[in-house]
Amino acid sequence: MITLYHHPRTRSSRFIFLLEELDAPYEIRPVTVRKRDGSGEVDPANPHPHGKVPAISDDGIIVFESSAVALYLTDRFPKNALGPQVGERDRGGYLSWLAYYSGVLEPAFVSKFLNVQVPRGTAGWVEVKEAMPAVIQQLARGPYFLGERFSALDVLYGTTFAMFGQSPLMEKSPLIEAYAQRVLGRPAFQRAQARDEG
Ligand SMILES: N[C@@H](CCC(=O)N[C@@H](CS)C(=O)NCC(=O)O)C(=O)O
Repeated sequence: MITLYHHPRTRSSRFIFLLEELDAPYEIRPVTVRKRDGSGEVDPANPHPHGKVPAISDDGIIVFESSAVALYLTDRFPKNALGPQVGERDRGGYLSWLAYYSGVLEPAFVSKFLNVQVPRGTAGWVEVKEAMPAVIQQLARGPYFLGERFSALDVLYGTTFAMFGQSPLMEKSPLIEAYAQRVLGRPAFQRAQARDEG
């Protein structure tokens, strides 16, 4: 049984979506988190080292950080083929774009949000205006990140674009908008929405 440490309408919400897609046995453990407005506290029950969400426990095996949780879950519950397994051709791309999500795309968005210039050639990430064309090039093979195959990458990227698509952080792109709608239109997303508030 997977325990998802979760706070509504945060980065852990999309893991309800992923767990629904995987058809995995899970329970939601609501936790408090620190908020930007100064409210909220780290919840001592949350095993993430900084009290962030998501984190999961798989009968006592703890996994935290979104890309690691996505990879762990798709390896652990391969039935619905949401992540290419070791030996499959798409595995390399899958790992690369999972790492890219946490190591490049999120820092790019956060840098832009904070109005911080990304230092040329020294930061581990790039500006949003350089990252998005790479993502769009990959998605042009569509309909999903790995072409015909829906995967956990789409849970991460699709929900992110659905959130930022309406903000000044991202230039409008019909391809990205259509992609985000495709991901949000999945029945598992609707089921996850219904469970988000606990
Ligand atoms: N790098 C983490 C980021 C997780 C994260 O920052 N989650 C936010 C909610 S969206 C959180 O828990 N914030 C509370 C805090 O920073 O203490 C991941 O990708 O899983």
